Amino acid sequence: MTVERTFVAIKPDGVQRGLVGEIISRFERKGFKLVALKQLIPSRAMAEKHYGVHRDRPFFNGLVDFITSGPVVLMVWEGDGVIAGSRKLIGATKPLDADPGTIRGDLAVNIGRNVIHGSDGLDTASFEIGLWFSSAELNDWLPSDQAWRVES
Ligand code: IDP
Ligand code: MG
Repeated sequence: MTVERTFVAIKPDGVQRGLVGEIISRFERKGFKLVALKQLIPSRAMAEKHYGVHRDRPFFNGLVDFITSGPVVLMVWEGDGVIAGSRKLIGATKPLDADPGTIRGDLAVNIGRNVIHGSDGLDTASFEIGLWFSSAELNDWLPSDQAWRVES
């Protein structure tokens, strides 16, 4: 396993429904390390860049309307296998197909209101971290209990 970083965003529905603490807690308890965090209301231009791969899909405009509709909480998490590991914590895109125990499986019912975004690979993680954060906003730090999470 190599240490990776991934981009995770709590979407406007997650913020409006008061799920920020619940979601962050799941990543912390898993043992991943938070290296960046901020809240903002995305501009249309940023939302369109972020979801650029979906530009030609029928749901694109509705998705951009939704993502720009209120505050989102943006994070970068670091750890061994954190990209795939986060997608497991998050669960399937369609919340009704997401396993119980996952964030979408436990906290959402609708694909258009599925609470959270997570990068799906190394390239998208790198693109999305660079899109939403400057390098000065990414913190290198060592948790004091690191030796109790990771074998040296
Ligand atoms: P992901 O968020 O699990 O990576 P993607 O297929 O990358 O899923 O789609 C990005 C987002 O677009 C989804 O999280 C969801 O919010 C939205 N989306 C995807 N498919 C649909 C759809 O069929 N209707 C409405 N929204 C959709
Ligand atoms: Mg995706």
